[in-house]
Amino acid sequence: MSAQQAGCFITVEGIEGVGKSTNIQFIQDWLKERGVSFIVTREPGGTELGEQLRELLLHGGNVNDDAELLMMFASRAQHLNEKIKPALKKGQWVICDRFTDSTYAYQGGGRQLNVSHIEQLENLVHGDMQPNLTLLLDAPVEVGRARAAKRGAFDRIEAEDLAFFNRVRDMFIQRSAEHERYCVVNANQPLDAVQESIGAALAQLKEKVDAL
Ligand code: T5A
Repeated sequence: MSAQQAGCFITVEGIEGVGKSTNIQFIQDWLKERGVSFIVTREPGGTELGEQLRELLLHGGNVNDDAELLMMFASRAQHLNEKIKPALKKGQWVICDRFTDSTYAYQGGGRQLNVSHIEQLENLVHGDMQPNLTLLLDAPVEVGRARAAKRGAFDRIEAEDLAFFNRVRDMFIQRSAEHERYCVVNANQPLDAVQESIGAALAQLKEKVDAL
């Protein structure tokens, strides 16, 4: 936690359909029960500008890969300054459905863009500010795709093929091994087992924060 940050920043990551939205609901209930003040937000999106960019990214026409990368970070720059940092400063916890790890996974892994360009943009937009905890919900691509398909038509990114999503998953797994803030949760098991693991990770973080 940085000097000016009072709240905790939690990001939830993973491929499509692994249960991010479902488990963010669980996280909200968990925090409410313990009287923790929090906000829930998402990327791309979270602000008026970010939501407009999200619409273009997911439902717009042709988007060049570099333009896609820059739009993800444009949304993030607005989001961090307008919403995330002010909430953390007030002592609220911030639960964010996807963050920069998704850019490494989708634009770096999936689209195979140069990872050093992502690092440069990350440095420009959030310097060394990182989540306190990143919950990576992990399941085989086929499992996530089958769950997501039940929801209806795929958006522009969801329409990519299995090889793309396997590269995305591999990049998430690679990053989870490189960064201590990650907690990898097996999302290919019944929901109550998934939520038991998430609850344990939250309890550990809260214990750490309460001891400060
Ligand atoms: N993106 C995003 C980038 O390319 N770069 C970036 O930098 C960023 C930030 C955003 C898209 O943008 C891309 C990635 C994405 O393609 P999104 O809406 O945030 O899109 O993400 P999606 O992954 O598309 O969200 P989904 O709604 O598809 O997936 P969720 O939230 O992971 O899954 P959820 O909770 O809706 O669950 C899906 C279904 O599975 C069931 C649920 O009940 C639901 O029906 N389910 C389970 N069933 C059985 N067992 C379990 N354990 C289950 N958990 C959930």
